[in-house]
Amino acid sequence: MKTLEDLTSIEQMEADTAKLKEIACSVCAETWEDRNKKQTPHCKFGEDGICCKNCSMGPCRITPKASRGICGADAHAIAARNYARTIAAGTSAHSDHAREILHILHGTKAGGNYQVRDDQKLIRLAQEYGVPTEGRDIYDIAHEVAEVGLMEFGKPSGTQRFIKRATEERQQVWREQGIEPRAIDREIATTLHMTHMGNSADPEALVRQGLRTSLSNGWGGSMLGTEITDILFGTPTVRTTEGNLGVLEKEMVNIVVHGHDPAFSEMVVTAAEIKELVDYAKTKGARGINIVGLCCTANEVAMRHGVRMAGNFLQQENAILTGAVEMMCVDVQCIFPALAPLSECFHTKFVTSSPIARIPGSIYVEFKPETAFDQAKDLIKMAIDNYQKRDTSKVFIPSTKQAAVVGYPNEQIIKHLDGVTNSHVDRIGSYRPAIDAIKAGVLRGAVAIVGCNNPRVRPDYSHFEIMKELLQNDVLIVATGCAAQLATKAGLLTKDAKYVCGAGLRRVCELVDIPPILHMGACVDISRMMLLATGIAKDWGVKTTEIPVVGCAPEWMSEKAVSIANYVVSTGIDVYLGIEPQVKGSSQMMELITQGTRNIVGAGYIINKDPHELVKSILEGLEAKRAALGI
Ligand code: SF4
Ligand code: MSK
Repeated sequence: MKTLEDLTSIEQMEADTAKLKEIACSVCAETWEDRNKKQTPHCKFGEDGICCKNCSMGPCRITPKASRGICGADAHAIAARNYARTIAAGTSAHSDHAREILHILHGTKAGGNYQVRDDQKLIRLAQEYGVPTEGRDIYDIAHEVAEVGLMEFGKPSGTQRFIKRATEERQQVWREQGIEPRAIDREIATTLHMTHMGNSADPEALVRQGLRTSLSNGWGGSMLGTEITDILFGTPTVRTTEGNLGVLEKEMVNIVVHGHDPAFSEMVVTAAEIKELVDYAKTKGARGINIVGLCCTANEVAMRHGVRMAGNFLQQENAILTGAVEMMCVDVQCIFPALAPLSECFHTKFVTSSPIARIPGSIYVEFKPETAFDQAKDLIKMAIDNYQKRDTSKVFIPSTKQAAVVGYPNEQIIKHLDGVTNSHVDRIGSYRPAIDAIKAGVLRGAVAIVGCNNPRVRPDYSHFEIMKELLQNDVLIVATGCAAQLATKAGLLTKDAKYVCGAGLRRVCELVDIPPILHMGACVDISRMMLLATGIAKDWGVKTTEIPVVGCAPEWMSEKAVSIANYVVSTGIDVYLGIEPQVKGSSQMMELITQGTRNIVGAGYIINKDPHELVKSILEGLEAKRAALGI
């Protein structure tokens, strides 16, 4: 039985960080806390989004005495252009990740480094795409599906194929509002074009294009990333793991995989199981090889292999500061360049692997699909050889860790709900049992808690407070990304965590045999959440705007998060933010993102830095939706 006292508190996490910070001082290493201090106060123009450097007449900044840039762009135009560019960058990151994964699928072959692991999902996607499957070799189907998927990036006409998965109502809204997403690269290019010097100065037009671009991510790139990753490495299933720095092992070769693209980490995880390498590690005096994850790569490998998670975004330096990491291998996104100089203070080998994320001071090993497995083996050997260089006098591994149950993609959620249908055939394979619980009031609704952590607020505190309060108020949580990792570190991803919930949610957890927070994956997997909300709306027979389901990103920081927030809003789901988007210098933009989008897509942002106030608004929002549905 778990009570609030059994959870790992933020204070405990901070105490571990403080000890690691002492080690940083002792080796004269700088961490994000030091750099954050030097960057505070932040540039007000940047914070408010009213600095433009889109041409070399600038930079232009809006001040009380200069209400327009040299070209005449005002605060609203500048803030809107910056905001739209942020969405384009976020969309490009998620979508380019998906493109890489599609190329891997295109290169799959029987017996190759990369193979098809989920045949059924591939066949379903092939059928959705109209790719013939009857009597064909699975790899011929995979290659054709990859080609169709790759065309989603640059096809000259038409809209994203996956939008057909949305409710009829959403498809109609997107069509009527002129924001149906076309080719992914086209939406990104159009946004950059619109924001080029001398083009759009109308905030509403830019916000609309931002919504459209984000849809090419959520219902395009990200959804492709998730689908193809499942096909290649298997659709995640429920499994147990552990989380926080305590998963590093004093007597083992510790290798941290960090980033987002599982094509690299999958190879490292698989190679680490080879007996020859495990035996080699033993010859060097280690008990074995311990692979752990950081950020979203951690989520990917935890959901498919049970690999343990060392922590989330702002914990990446802490892992190296333990002095017990032989190697940190990174792929793309959310990687601090600071890891290179930091790793030099220890014996840690810092390895970059992608041309997309080149970092000075790292060992660059460009990962190639054809040689991936051999490269992974070589890296593991390099890490093993590094084990004896560990300076044991510098090692401090906090003992803090918690058990976790992870791996709840939509298929697993449905499977668990099927277990409580009591043979009601009409309910099998649907979200109806969950809808019934919401209608009965046992559950008040569901919240998707997603996103990063961020020094602008006390790291992880908002996540933790919001999660606890929602659970106590009988709100089921689904989580991805670094938010899901906070839940892991806290101990909220165990079935025992039902004891911190209200009576209604506790009963649901017992009946369905689930933890009160369902780990749905990495940040690219928020596309799974869009399908979840869509499935609930379809099974309920109402609009996505009507269901008591909302999104919440209390500590977001990345451009990807802005793209995500926009596609969630475009899907008709309100998004509660704990960090203000950088548009405060424009009253029109503040109005547009909180109210204006409601006239376009029926949803918008609610922003509050205070986590308790934010929870209050979320609960009010859920209750208002319930009342509107008459429940
Ligand atoms: Fe200044 Fe206009 Fe150039 Fe922006 S586009 S830098 S506001 S002149
Ligand atoms: S890793 S985007 S800090 S969730 Fe996806 Fe975490 Fe945010 Fe990166």
